[in-house]
Amino acid sequence: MNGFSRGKLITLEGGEGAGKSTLLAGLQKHLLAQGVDLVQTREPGGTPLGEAVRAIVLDPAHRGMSAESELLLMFASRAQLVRECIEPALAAGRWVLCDRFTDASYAYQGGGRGVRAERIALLEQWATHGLTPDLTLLLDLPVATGRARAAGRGEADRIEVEGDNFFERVRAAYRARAAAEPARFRIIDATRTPDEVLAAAIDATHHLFGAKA
Ligand code: Z5A
Repeated sequence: MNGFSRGKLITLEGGEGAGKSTLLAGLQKHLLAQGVDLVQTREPGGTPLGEAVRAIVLDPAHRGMSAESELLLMFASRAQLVRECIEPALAAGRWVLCDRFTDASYAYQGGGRGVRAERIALLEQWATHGLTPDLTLLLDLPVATGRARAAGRGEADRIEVEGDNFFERVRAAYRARAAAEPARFRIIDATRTPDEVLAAAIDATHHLFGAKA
C-alpha cells in the first residue's frame, strides 16, 4: 500500500474475442513484477451483487430485455463496484485493472442499442461521480476476426447472439471515443500476436509510473 498517492485505474475494452482476458493475465503478471499493489476486477461483475447482475444480463432467457433495462443493470453493477472495490482501492494507493468499464456502456448500449449518449452521461455522473480511468486500452480488431475467435466457446450469451451490424456499431463507438480522448486511450491492434499486444499494453503503462514517482 502507498499512503501518499492515489492509485491508478486501467481499463480494458474491445469487442467480442478481442483478447482482453488473454491480455489481462499478462498485464497483471507484468504489473505485479513491477511491485504494483494490484486489484483485478471486471464488469459487469466484480462484487457479489455485480456478479448476480452479470448472470441476469448475459442470460439468453432474458432476450426481451429493453435497452434501458440493460443500461440500468450495467450501471447498478458499476455503482456497486465503484463503491465496494474501485474507490477504496484507489484511495489506498492500489492500482485497479478492470475488464471493461463505462466506455463499454457508451459502446454497447449507446452505439449498439442506440441509447443517447447524454442519458448515459447522466448515469455516469450519478453512479460513478464521473470516475474516469487513467488509461484505457482499446483492443481493436475487425468484427469477423473477433467473432471467429469467440466462436468455439460454446453457447453464446444474450449479447453475443446479436448480428454483425450491432458489433460494427459497437466498434465504431469505441473508436470514436478513443479519437475524442487520445490522452486517455491507447488503441492496440488486436490482430497482432498475444505477445505483441502485451508489449503494446506495457508500453502504454509507462507514463503511469512516471506520474506516480
Ligand atoms: N457489456 C455491455 O454491454 N455494457 C457494459 O457496460 C459492460 C459490458 C461493462 C460481457 O463482457 C458482455 O457485457 C460483453 C459486453 C457487455 N458482451 N459481449 N459481447 P465480457 O468482457 O465478459 O465478455 P466478452 O466481450 O464476450 O469477452 P470475450 O469474448 O471473452 O473476449 P476477450 O476476453 O476479449 O478474449 P479472450 O478470451 O482473451 O480471447 C478470445 C479467444 O481468442 C481465445 O481463444 C484466445 O486464446 C484467442 N486470442 C486472444 N488473443 C489473441 C491474439 N492476439 N491472437 C489470436 N488469438 C487470440
